[in-house]
Amino acid sequence: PMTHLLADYRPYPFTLKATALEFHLASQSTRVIARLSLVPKADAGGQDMVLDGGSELELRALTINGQEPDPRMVMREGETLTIRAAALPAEPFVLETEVQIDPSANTACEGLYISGGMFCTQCEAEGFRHITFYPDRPDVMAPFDVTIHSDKPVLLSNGNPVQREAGLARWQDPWPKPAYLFALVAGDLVAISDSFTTMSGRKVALNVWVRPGDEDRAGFAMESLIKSMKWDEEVYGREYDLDVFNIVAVDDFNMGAMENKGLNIFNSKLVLASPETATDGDYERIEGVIAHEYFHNWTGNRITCRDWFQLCLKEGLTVFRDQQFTSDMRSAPVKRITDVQALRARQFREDQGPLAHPVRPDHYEEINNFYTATIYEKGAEVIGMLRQLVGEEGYRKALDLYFDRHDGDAATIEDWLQVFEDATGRDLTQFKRWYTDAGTPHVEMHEDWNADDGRLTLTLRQSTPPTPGQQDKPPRVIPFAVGLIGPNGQEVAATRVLELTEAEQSFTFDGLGARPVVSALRGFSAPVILKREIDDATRAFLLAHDSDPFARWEAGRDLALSALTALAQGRDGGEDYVAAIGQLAGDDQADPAFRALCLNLPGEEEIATRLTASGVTPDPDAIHAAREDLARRMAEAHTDLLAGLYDSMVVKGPYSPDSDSAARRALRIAALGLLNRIDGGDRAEVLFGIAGNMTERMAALSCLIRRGRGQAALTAMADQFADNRLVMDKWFAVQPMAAPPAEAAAIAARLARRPDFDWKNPNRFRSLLGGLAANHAGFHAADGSGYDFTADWLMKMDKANPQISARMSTAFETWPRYDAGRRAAALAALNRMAEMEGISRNLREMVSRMIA
Ligand code: DPP
Ligand code: ZN
Repeated sequence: PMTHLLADYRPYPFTLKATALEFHLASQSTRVIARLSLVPKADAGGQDMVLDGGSELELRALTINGQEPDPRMVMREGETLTIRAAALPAEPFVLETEVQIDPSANTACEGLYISGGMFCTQCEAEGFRHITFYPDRPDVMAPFDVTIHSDKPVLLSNGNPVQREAGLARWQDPWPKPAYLFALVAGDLVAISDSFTTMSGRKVALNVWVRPGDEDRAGFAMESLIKSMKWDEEVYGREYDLDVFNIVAVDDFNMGAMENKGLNIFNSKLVLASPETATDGDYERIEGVIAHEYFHNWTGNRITCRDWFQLCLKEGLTVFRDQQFTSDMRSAPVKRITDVQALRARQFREDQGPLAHPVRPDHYEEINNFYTATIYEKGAEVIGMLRQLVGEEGYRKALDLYFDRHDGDAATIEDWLQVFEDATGRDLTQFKRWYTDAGTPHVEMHEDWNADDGRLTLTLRQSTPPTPGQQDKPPRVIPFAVGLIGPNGQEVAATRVLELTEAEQSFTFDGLGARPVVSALRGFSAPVILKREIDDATRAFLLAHDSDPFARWEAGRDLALSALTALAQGRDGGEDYVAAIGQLAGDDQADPAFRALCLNLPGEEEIATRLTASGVTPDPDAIHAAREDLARRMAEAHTDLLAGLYDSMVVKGPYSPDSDSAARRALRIAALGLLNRIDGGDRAEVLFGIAGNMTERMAALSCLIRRGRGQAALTAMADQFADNRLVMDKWFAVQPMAAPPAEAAAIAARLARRPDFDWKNPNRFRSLLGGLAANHAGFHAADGSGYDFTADWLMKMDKANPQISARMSTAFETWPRYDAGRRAAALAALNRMAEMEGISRNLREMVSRMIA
């Protein structure tokens, strides 16, 4: 296996001045002519030119300044084409190649492929090399001039349209870009169109392209785009820079979406939405991802990454920006809480296991395996910490300098930190460890109360457990936000950000009349695991009184986890939680979305992670039973209150996805989920029949499946939506997810035999396999059935689409934490994959890291 090292970075020895591409599209034999205007770099004289290009490219012609070179000067080896220095002019020259490719045979959804009869592309990270020979690396940038020959009615590429006639379209993108931002679409598409006038008064044409018939589900995406463009002007001063912005929805797509310059390509699930087909969660995700991809125009496209080790430079920052956007559009506390939930569920989990890696990794085999929660979500947290440390104003100054200094560059994390140092004068040497060191720090907090002096001393200790290849971790800078609450529930010290820089450090609070309760890690000021001595009564106190919404929610979460981990180990627990939650649920002053978040018990995966962090081997069946037990007790203790919420939180009138309405539905559904434990599923059955929106319908369906009475509803839904892929994806996912654990793998296996289990469609595959993986006790069934089913399908998928098999293999990443029997079964499944003949580089890297 070939390992790429950050330390090996060398600039490309040629400057690429311009790229001209000519496509003659045909499903089995597309011809691509590439004209690259190149200049040898003065300080790199005499080097061979190495171009990337997949082994499947059929090279039909190659000329340099119009002349064919001596064939002995051109060599193909693996995924490269080398032209000997002796055949290259010392002056600027034009290299022209013609290749033939077969999009119809491309099942990997990488490069140029066909989805639903439409030609489309996906080039990040290294897909462009499957289209033509090219220096396929992000630090080689050029303006593109693209001509498409095709009889498809709609022909799109990056930049501005400059020519259109029968069977031909030409696009020019004046902004130099790396190949990973190239895109092309050709198909039978229709647009919903609008326009946006930028802050300097330029009018930009906006189009969302979908398949005929889907127009009425594209409006929300368009609204989201317009909001995003406006927000980026107002908050970051960033203006759009082309005459047109196109979004295209594609059914077969490996990622969520892709920020190609001026031509974003989206997984259709992140564009199409109507009340009958999309949930509130879908709407919120669409708004967030549209924003994310749009924001990449500055953080990613105008300023890109020098190499793929710097992926977090654009992804961490763009996630941070889309999180800010969503906070501004919706409820900021709710957004923060759900982001932290996701971070813990995905990134802490990653950090705890064999796939842990730094936010900026220093080696990889396959870069596609590094589009991870660590790069994205932890990458965003790191920026949030930076912002706290330098303050809002410092952050804005640093960002202005970043855009100013690096516009047009392929930059690094060093460049990024330098900008902050220069703009604010702060030394970030120690802070940089957040980028280079993997693992989630643990922070222990110890309180020392001196009643005579009215002084509280907080002692904080940090340590980070070893991760693969990194044994010792020096202390980091940890912004630790703290407030103090007096015995009567009033805040006695407002939020103060302590900067923990040593392994152990003490901070004092003076002038206190009585011992306060510490509200710690407010706003989740750093992505760490907090350990403190605290009892359930104090947690309940914080849940009742904390003025910081995150810390308040966290107190409830802790209370729930304390109960659930006790129950899962056969001890008693939950009294305080059940009592406290009743108060909160009945608090009509509190935001319904917040109350819903508090009523939703932590998932089984999160309970397992908490147990592991405290040195206990998690038992998936015991965890499942504990969670069911606590939910039932909540329902029994608060039946009237929950039934009241269920009835009163109905949203009247036509469906609207706005956050207030969504919040009421969320609370209603949270109440339903608990009541479902004691009403046998009666409410869910009624709701499924009458709900006018997908949010409530899916919630009801999931409740019915949990009560073993989902059959009629499932049949009704399949009949109604047989032709709607996105709804059927939900239908495939909910069954293994909500199934009793012992039946989950068998149910998944039965669904996999259906003719509409179109497994090569990434969404459909993810629905079924991801649905099973989300059933913690089902995936980790003691008989190994979940592991075997998953491994079988990953092996099958690996032959068609290695990015998907590798990505979905992370279902196994927690295997080392379970009991010996489960470990043996999981390891057997992993070994079976490792030994598969013809395993892809993608899956091989993942499996070998997990086995190591
Ligand atoms: N399209 C993916 C994203 O936006 C990768 N850049 O995160
Ligand atoms: Zn991104």
